[in-house]
Amino acid sequence: MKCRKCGQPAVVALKRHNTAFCREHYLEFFYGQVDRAVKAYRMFARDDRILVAVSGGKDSLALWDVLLATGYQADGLYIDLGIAGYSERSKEKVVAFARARGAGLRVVSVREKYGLGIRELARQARRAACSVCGLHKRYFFNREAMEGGYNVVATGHNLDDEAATLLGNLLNWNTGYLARQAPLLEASAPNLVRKVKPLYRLTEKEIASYAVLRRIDYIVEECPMAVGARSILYKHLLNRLEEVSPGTKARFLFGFLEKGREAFAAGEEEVQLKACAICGQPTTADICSRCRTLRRAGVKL
Ligand code: Q46
Ligand code: ZN
Ligand code: ZN
Repeated sequence: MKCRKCGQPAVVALKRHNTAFCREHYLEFFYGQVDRAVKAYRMFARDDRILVAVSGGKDSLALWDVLLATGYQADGLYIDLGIAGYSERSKEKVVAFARARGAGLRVVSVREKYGLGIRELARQARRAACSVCGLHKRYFFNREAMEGGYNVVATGHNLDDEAATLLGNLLNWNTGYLARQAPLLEASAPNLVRKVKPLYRLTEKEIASYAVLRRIDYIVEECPMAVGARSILYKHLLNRLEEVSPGTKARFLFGFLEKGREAFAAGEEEVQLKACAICGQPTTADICSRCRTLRRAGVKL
């Protein structure tokens, strides 16, 4: 197979675009897709300070790499969840990545803050680990961005993640989530920061190819808590459809963003947010669900 642009031997084939590229032109394609996402949603500009939430996996490290390589001001935020073995290994990758590029990195340790890792916190609060994890990540994204003076938090969510979330939300008719599912979430209250997903146009496979071509050393193993997650099944089903009809995932997600989301957003009532009495972050209740979960787990606040 030959590169569509220059005719040299291709290193990456893209079925959904019915094309193939050499290394140089694949990187050009990749940067072009990120640029298109950033411009379409006005995610950030050159003078913005971006905080990239990094897990050590390929998506978030590839995102950080793209932003640095294309001249943005981007620091990393690593949240150490205190998951024995996995957290140490993923943190090592992130620290090595930042050191090699001389990039700024903020690290928050859940265990240092609460005396418990996310798994034990969830067990003591009698809640699912991933939902407790989600609450804390959101809290730390906002808090660290505010404290560090960043304008925006960027996450490595890709096309597969977003399509799987969309499928899950549709299967359960989560109209509230459907109204808010977008590559950009504006800061809708004080103490909140804008959140963006610049990789939403790129598939997991495409990002893996980028990571290999850029020699990014990432952690291949998944978080052990992800085992059995519904989203993995949804991704698998969407990949089956993609095999039969390349481009299905992109049509599904982009079609929703262009034609479907607004209908859900229009039906949503505006919620009144107030500051949590304990941590000050915006919530609909007097005390936010993160603080309530910590209390249930017996953590002193
Ligand atoms: S990190 Fe956290 Fe994920 Fe691990 S505990 Fe669940 S939510 S699976 S993206
Ligand atoms: Zn080429
Ligand atoms: Zn709170």
